[in-house]
Amino acid sequence: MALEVLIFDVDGTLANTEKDGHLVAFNLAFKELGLDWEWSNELYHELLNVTGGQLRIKYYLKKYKSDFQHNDLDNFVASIHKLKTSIYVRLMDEGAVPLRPGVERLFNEARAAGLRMAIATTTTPANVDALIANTLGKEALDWFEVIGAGDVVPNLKPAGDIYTYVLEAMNIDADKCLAFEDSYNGIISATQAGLKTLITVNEYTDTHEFEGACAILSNLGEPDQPFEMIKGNSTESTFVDVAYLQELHAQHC
Ligand code: XBP
Ligand code: MG
Repeated sequence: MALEVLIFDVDGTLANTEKDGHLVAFNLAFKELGLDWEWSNELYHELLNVTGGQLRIKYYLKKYKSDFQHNDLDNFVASIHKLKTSIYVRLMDEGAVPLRPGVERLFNEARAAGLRMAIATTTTPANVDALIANTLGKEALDWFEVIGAGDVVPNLKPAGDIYTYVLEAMNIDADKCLAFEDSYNGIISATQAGLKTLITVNEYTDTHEFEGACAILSNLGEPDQPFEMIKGNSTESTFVDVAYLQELHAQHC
């Protein structure tokens, strides 16, 4: 079965948006609202196990602010999250977070090779648009046939819903696709939808379990900046290009 479609996660995979984008935006939103909550990098590492910003705030309150009470918690959390999203978009507009090594190059090579591309992420749609538009230009949003983001599906990752949504929207079978992920929740989600997955780790996820990954790499690499292979079949490739993706996709993983 030939490889036809690449489906990309966003946070942690395309860019290190968690530390330099989301975490900063959460803390700025708390401060602006006069809340004495401040998430450290260490705490955020733990909170990242909960996908979805609103669920993450609720988990934090339950575990670390058990005295906190509000008569309309859902709306309160939604309003914090709305502010957090607007701050995140502003940070992206200011160029706070670059793409990870190899991402822009691979997008260009995949497009030139006629591969179809899509996005499957838990984050809010406005955040995806802001990252892509500010790193690659507004027109790059059209490179992705489907942008599956946020609560367009009922269950966030690790459920497979967002990947299944993208597959259905593209009218493609899972076995013609490859997913790009960075986290345990991400690979579980992609696997649930029947996809093979390539992992690039980051500082929050390098200790995660990635059972069934086709390969686990430090990043996608560049011709002058080889990736480090953490797990996978030996290869001639030193950076991820279309030929390497085809090689991976042909494997039993
Ligand atoms: C991303 C998420 C999101 C972001 C924050 O996970 O879980 O919640 O951390 O974005 P994945 P929002 O990379 O697996 O898609 O605050 O917009 O939810
Ligand atoms: Mg991710």
